[in-house]
Amino acid sequence: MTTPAKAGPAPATPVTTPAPERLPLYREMRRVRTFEERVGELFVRGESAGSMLHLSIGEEGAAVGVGTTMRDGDTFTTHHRGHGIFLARGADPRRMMAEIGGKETGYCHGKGGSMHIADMSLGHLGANAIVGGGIPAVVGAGLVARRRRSGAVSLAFFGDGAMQQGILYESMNMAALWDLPVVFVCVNNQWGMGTRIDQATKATALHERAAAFGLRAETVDGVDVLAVRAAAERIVGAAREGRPGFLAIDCYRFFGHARKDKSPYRTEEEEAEGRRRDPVSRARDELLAEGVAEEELDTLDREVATEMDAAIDYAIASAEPQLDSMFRDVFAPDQPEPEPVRTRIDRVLARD
Ligand SMILES: Cc1ncc(C[n+]2csc(CCOP(=O)(O)OP(=O)(O)O)c2C)c(N)n1
Repeated sequence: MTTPAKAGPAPATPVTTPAPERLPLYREMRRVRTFEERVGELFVRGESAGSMLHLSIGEEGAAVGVGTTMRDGDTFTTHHRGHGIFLARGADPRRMMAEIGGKETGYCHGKGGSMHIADMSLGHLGANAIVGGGIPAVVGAGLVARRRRSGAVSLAFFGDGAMQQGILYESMNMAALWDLPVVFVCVNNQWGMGTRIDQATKATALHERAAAFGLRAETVDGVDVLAVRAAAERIVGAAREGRPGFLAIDCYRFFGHARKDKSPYRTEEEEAEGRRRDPVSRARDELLAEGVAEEELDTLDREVATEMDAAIDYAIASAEPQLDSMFRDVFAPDQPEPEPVRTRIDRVLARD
């Protein structure tokens, strides 16, 4: 039996949460923002392992509002713009930065890079560069959680571009049909590379599509981290009890699709307007309005900056992976050792 769909935008959260609860969310968003700024710096300094770096600046409300609802045992996958989500889930910024730098000390010993970070200890089943590619894995993880009665939830994070991918609909259908503890989280930053959401679909009320499959579905304003957090608690909480859900989070991608994209397809006015929808500044303004001292926030910001400076230094100082580690962690332990690349090349060339 599927649960009836709960559709429609959530009511706006009034600004009543006391500062002690709001402050950790602000801190977490500041960590994501500063981490991403340092990732940009890593690239400019020629220390990133690749040029395809997708920054989530502007999306901190989504990453932190949902990422902080996960518990030990929960699992998740992300799209290519997933640094902030993993950080909010508890990732070590030094190991993340090292992975982005392709270093041995990174989460995947430099083999994953920015777009393919994974870490089983925190339930990260993998970021994925294929649009929609990470989504079906959470259906499998949800099935495992249900069969083990572990109480765990599995979440798929993806962009609005994935709303046009068939795999999402197969996955939502199966999750709903089998009452799996699964949540689909669409970080709707309005753009899929150079295509605006309304140039890609007529059906821009994204939650309605999920509701049609029998999922509990909501859309929430990603500028308001408390509203995101409240919606995530509702949706994730229901999923834990076997009522799968969907959450669309409206936000704006502040910069280009990847580091080299200057987004010529957007007007300056649009970008200026979009960047005013800043979840970090909004949380800061709300804290100030509640009476938190500006110096306290400045100190917090400086602490975060120091933490992220240490992360970039750690990444740059870390060693490159050794060549003989090329196949380590690539094949399952019970698989036979693969033929060394050099031997294989020599063997193939010797055929001619
Ligand atoms: C199946 C597939 N098609 C096309 C691409 C090329 N591509 C990479 S990112 C991207 C846009 C994704 O947009 P969205 O899902 O909204 O995520 P965002 O980049 O906005 O975070 C596209 C089309 C791809 N990686 N995979």
